[in-house]
Amino acid sequence: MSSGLYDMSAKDFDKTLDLTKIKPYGDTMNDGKTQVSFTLPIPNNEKGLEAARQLARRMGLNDPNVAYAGSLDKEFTFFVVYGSCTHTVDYTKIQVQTVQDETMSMEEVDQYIRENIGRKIVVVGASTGTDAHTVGIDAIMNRKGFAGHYGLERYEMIEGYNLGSQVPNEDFLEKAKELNADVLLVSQTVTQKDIHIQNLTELIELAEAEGVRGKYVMCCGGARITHELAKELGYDAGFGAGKFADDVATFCVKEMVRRGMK
Ligand code: B12
Repeated sequence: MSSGLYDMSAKDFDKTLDLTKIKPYGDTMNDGKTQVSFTLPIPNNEKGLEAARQLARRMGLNDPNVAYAGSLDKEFTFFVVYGSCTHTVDYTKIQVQTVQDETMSMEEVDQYIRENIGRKIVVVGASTGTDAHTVGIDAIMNRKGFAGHYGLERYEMIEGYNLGSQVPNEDFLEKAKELNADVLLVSQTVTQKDIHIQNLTELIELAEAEGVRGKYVMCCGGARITHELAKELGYDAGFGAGKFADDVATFCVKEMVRRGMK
């Protein structure tokens, strides 16, 4: 039961909640209210609006309402459509692969390294391949950090090297060898045409071909990277939106100890 006015779980709030059949919530349980946006390669006119509504119905949205239609040019229109989602998901059957380690603070990680590894660890990070996005890897590595979480360069027991963006996989591995790295961090933001999958796979294959895969804890991250995908591609862990330096630092030092890396 809820213990106060602001401590109201959905379960207490509405008895019609069925976790085996969840659907979006607008202002009433199970109303399914959903907003989608998309661009169609057609002009912005009455026929275009009807095309957007028909498409929304086929997506499973009842009573679709075009809230916004904006011309991108003469032949392309951007739509925002509201409707009621007819689909449901069985929340009770969902299983996800996640990093299990409970996140330690920066000070706890440093102390853990002192006690369990006994030397500074070397972390090398980069945004690799053709990817020019640096903000993600900077958020994890830069001293000042991101959203109130200090980056790895600030940790007393971590020697961090941020190689920046568009680093070819061969150069990344070469630098890792030169710096005697323990941990490799790869950031991938662009996922168009699955370029991230190709690039991340290539790095693992190169590391395996050079016989150094087992020498490093290898993690990847980016807005569309999940732990599950990272594991599938041969990485030790993956970190997406809402993950910070302390999450990855915790995983890496614990993984080093699990593997007996000294
Ligand atoms: C800034 C930006 C740019 C800047 C980048 C500047 C820079 N120095 O980084 C510039 C203008 C250069 C740019 C260029 C392009 N961009 Co851009 N860009 C963005 C934008 C607006 C923000 C990205 C960002 O900085 N996020 C903030 C960081 C902090 O979030 P994050 O990366 O997710 O990182 C967090 C986690 O994911 C995680 N993380 C990330 N990396 C790692 C790594 C590890 C090891 C770990 C543990 C964790 C981790 O930790 C971080 C903190 O929580 C996004 C749109 C958006 N609003 O997201 C588009 C976006 C990423 N860009 C996009 C595109 C398409 C491009 C271009 C291809 C456009 C073009 N046609 O030229 C080019 C790419 C050029 C290239 N070769 O890569 C698309 C990508 C679509 C896709 N899924 O493929 C987006 C989503 C825009 C869009 N909606 O279309 N972009």
